[in-house]
Amino acid sequence: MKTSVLGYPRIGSQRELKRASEKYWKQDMDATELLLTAKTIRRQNWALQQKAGVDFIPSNDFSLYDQVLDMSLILGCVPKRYQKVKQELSSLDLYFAMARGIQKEGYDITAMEMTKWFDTNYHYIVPEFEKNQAFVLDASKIVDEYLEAKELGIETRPVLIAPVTFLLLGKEKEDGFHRLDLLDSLLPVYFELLAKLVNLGVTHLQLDDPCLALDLNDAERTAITQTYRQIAEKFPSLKIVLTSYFECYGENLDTVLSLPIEALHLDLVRCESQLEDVLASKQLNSTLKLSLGLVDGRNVWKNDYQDSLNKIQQAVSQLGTDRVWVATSCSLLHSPCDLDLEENSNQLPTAVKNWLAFAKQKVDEVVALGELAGQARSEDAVRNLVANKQANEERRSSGFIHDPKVKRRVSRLAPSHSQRASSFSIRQAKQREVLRLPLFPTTTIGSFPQTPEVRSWRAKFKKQELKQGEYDQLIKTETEETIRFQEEIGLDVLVHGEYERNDMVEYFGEKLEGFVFTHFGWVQSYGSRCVKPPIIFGDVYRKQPMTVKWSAYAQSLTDRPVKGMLTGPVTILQWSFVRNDQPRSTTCQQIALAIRDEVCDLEAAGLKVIQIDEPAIREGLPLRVENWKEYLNWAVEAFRISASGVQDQTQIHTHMCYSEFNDIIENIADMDADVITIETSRSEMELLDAFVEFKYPNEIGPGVYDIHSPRVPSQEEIEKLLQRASELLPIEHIWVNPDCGLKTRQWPETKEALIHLVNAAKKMREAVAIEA
Ligand code: THG
Ligand code: ZN
Repeated sequence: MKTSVLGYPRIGSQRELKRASEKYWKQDMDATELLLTAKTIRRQNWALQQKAGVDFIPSNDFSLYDQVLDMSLILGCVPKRYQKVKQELSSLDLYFAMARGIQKEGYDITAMEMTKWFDTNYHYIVPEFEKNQAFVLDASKIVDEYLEAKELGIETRPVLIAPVTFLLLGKEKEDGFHRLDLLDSLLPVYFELLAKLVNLGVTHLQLDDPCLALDLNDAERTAITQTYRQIAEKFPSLKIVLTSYFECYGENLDTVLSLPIEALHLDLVRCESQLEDVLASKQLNSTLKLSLGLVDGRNVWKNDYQDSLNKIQQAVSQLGTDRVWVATSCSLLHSPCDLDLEENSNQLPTAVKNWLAFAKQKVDEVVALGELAGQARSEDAVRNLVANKQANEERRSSGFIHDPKVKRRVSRLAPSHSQRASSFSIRQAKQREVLRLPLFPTTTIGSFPQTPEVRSWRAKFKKQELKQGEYDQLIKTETEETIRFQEEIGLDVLVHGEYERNDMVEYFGEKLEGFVFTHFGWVQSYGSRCVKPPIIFGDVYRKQPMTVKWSAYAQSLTDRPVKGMLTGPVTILQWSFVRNDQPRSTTCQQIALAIRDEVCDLEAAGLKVIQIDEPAIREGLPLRVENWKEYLNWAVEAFRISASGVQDQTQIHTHMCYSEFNDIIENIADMDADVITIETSRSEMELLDAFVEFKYPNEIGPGVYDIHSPRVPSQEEIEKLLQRASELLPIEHIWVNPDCGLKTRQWPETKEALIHLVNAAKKMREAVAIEA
């Protein structure tokens, strides 16, 4: 049985690409060496898959930054603002300039926008289109990579983002057209590319069309049909494998089944029922092959071979062996690289490790399933099957996973647990009395710059080169300095700076029961930035306070209110690898109760303001609107459970970023946080519209400082933004704060910007005083 992998991680198992590209950007490495690093990673990835015995190995799945940006450049889709630098930069530097912006020698060009890749924590670079967008082919990347593999004796299946998905992922940069109108001028460039590939000897082409996981309208479906028909007409010998993932084809199923393609890929992890639907469909023709996405590309659990074999058998019995392939559910881009790198430790006991599979292991799983599904099973394969069965059985019955106390607590949740004692207006009055804040109160989102020094302390502490006492002392000093700085410049609600934390989810994962974590389990988030998601393997609870020590210490240093800083249950869930043996909503309730305990302990320790961040609440939204309501119900409920254990006087903040909120504003209001801080500065308060239109009832801090850029906003700029906010919102509801945490910034620019921010707030207060 044929096997295939839809894409492989490209950061390198030791994050070689991250290290190399960051050096290149700092001019500590030249282009030749960077490209050599990239080539080595590609070669390793291909060799690994070839050695494992994969039949369809992908090429062009590699990227120096992002596969959608690659596609923009392959299609010559370069925004106007780069045309001038285009002449002067190498193609490599133009590529990075588009991804990261460029600010040097007379140039100050903003980066292209970045947004979430469907419902994952990966971010892609949004293609930009003009009304009369022209497309020009530059096939070099895909051609070179195909030939590079061929020279190594590996025949690959190139991957391309399909035309309609490419257009739908992008954004119109001017009025007067819809991006789908560009299809007619885009397709000829794809045809030119396909002709090149066919000439080189490409037989199979993977067209990634994940827009099919979304709700599409008739025009969009027609565009897809026309695209594949034209491709088939022009390239009758080219075997097209259409892939979509992360959701069922749903309403789009009839469309895809009617396409003239070689194979259709099904993500059977996200949509198990799809196999039956396809097999039962009258539209299914007599030649279409099915690529069964059985090995989860987005989670870390070992495949259940028996379960997968049953599905394969179901397909084979109707279609025959030749028409069924085994595959990963999606690209392995979203998986950590290699479980073998993890040594046995308290953080990842062998027992739990034995339940896991990362990208390299998933490749083996795909091949093993292919062999097990075939006629001749080797002894090895049978042994493999037995071991797999044992591991899965051990996991199901493990005493580690199930904790009756946790389950009992969840089962006893009552409506009162997700309800503050009083309504917002009563709480607001009591909080004002306690906090005595001025109009336009100023605060920050939580983190302060994580200097290389602070990171090095944590690294040394982990390697036991620093003792607990020494490490604590360093963090203490840093925290105290930060408190003093905030007092000096006159911020109203202070934070401790989060020097003790690595990542806002990893940190809590390390403290909570029911989680394990890895040392090398990095996954690309965007460009060179990676995250190391913790793994939720069992029932979650909090053994002991997680943040009280540092927050209470910070509060002890000052008379001003210090804000306790927590990550919310939905975000912890969303940015972790989640157990697949119970509904996500149940796991989320467990996390919510753990966070609730922490919130109550912070209150008891004297913290009067507590922030529960939920930046990931929007990205957790299901891809199909019909599933939104169910998700929003339990997600909002989880936040409320975490926030509702405190007295009226205690002020609960939440923070959101990385998304637009228009379509879920009602649900955000339902969360009933006393204050919400949101990212708005880049759009010059545009993102605030939803809150204004909806008449958002509670207090709001629209971000007035874009922390994603080293640029320092002037006091006047901030005043202007606040002026605009004042015209839109009741002024007694407005907070003044940056867009997001400051951990990726440097100290000098942070200091300057925050001084401007505080002074702008003071100016606003004066203006109000004069008017009154
Ligand atoms: N944490 C997690 N997921 C996230 C974010 C986060 N997803 C969305 C958004 N924030 C993504 N942004 C970032 C920003 C910075 C980094 C990663 C994702 C980052 N990572 C370090 C790196 O790659 O150098 C990792 C090293 C470290 O942890 O010290 O800086 O904040 N979970
Ligand atoms: Zn943020």
